[in-house]
This record gives sequence, structure tokens and C-alpha cells, in this order.
Amino acid sequence: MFLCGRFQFDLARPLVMGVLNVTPDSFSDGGRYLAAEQAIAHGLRLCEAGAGILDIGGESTRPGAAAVPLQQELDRVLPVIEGLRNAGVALSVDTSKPEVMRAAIAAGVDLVNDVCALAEPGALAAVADSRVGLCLMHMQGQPRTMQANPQYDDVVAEVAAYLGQRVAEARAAGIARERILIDPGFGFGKGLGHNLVLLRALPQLAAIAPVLAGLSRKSMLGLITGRPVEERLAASLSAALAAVARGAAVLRVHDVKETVDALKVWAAIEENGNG
Ligand code: PT1
Repeated sequence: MFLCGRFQFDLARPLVMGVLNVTPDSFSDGGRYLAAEQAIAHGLRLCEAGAGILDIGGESTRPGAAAVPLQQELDRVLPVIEGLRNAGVALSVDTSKPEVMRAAIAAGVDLVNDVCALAEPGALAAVADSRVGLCLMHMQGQPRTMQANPQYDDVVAEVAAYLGQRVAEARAAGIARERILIDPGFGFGKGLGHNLVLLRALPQLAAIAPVLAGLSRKSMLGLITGRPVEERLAASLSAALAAVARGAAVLRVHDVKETVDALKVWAAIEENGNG
């Protein structure tokens, strides 16, 4: 059971989290309003396509991305949260800033997805006094420089130990076990070999807490297939099913409709037929 704000998910079937990036068009004054409107419309489409959760992000954390100032991040995500609040889908905010967490929780999000695993000062306190779910992710380094030279002695042991510690800290802050997801952070300070070893080790991580896997369109899939980001759908679906086969409970994806179809076929094979 995953307790997540207004929602309870039994996690018997994998849950699809749709990615909703809010990046305003800086070319016009109406950019901010337009970006929110477009994100809300896209969110409704992802909802219709079968997303159980929408992950709203106002600061990119992809490799090389720069930090976004607090007020700008708030201006991006809050109108989208308000616009999708009654869409019948769980809302997640993808942020590492305690102030954004607090404002998003007040605006009604159901989940806080933090690539820094609530390690920023004040982040644990910002979520502890609420009913939201959490996703605690592992990252080595910071987005701007994390892919420069990622190094581990034993990537699985180190990621598992870190996530176990972050779960223990959250538990010590009074957060129920049922509210917590963990995430190995594919592509966050990891080379291709690290990502593949972590993917194979998902059953070990799933013993700590339910696992969220974010593989959609990532450069590891580009390295394997030689395809640019806009041509990674087949690779993303393949990676998603490989993650589910190893116990992933939640998939963070761009292509919700296609992922939901792939999971329907998967579930039918797992559950039906007794010829
Ligand atoms: C993720 C994730 C995330 N990914 C969670 N939140 C991103 N919980 C944003 C690349 O290698 O996996 N889990 N929020 C997006 N970040 C990346 C990282 C995007 C790497 C692309 C790459 O291409």
C-alpha cells in the first residue's frame, strides 16, 4: 500500500507517473500564462492516457541543467497544481526546495518527488507535517556536473545504503513507511554500466521500499540504441518492462499512452489465461 495525499495505491499493478515539465516560453510576456495553460492541457491528456500520478516540475534536473530561482519555480508549478487539482489524478511536485514543497502541499499536491531525497535543510520538516507521499532518489553530485566522472566501488551497495539511510531519516521524522518510495536515480551521476547494474539489482532495492524507476528517453537508452532523444520510445518501453519485471512499482514516463499499453500486455501475460 502506498499512501499519497488524497490517494491510496495498492501497487498490485505498476503505476504510471506522467512527466509534466513546466518550462515557460521566454519570448513573450504571456509566456508564463501560456506555459501553465499548455502544461494543464498536457496533464489532462496524460490523465486520459492512464497516468495515475502527474509529476509537475519547474526546475530541470537533467545533466548539465542549471538551478532555477525559488520565485521562478513557484511561479511555474503553482498555477499548474491549481489547474489540475480536481483532475482526479494524484499530483506530484518534482522539487528539492523546502519552500516549494510547502507551497505545493498547501496548494494540494499528493506527493513530493525529490531528487535530493529530502537532504536539503528543512526539507524533511516541510513534508513531515502532512499526508503527502515521498519519493527519495539517489544522486551522486549535482545536476550541472554529475555526469563528468561518476565513480563507485560498488554502485548497488552504495545506492542501497544511501536510500536505506534516507528512509530511516524520514521514518525518524515521523513519516509512515507506507508514504515512502525510493528511486535509484537512473542517469543521476551514473555511467551506462552503473545504470544497467542498478536496473538488474531492482529486486534488492525493492526490499527496502517500493521502487520508482525513471528511465524514459534517458541518454543511457541513446548510448545503447544510438538514437536521439525524440526517437527513444521503443527503448523506453523496453526499459520500462525490464524494470517492472524486476519489481518496479512506479514508472516515471513521458509516453503514458504507450507505456500503459505495454503494461496491459504485461499484466495479461502475468495474470490471465489457463488454457
Ligand atoms: C527520475 C527523474 C526525476 N528524472 C525521479 N525524478 C528526471 N524520482 C527528473 C539522461 O541521462 O529518474 N526519478 N526527475 C529527469 N532527469 C534526467 C536525468 C533526465 C538523466 C535525463 C537524463 O538523459
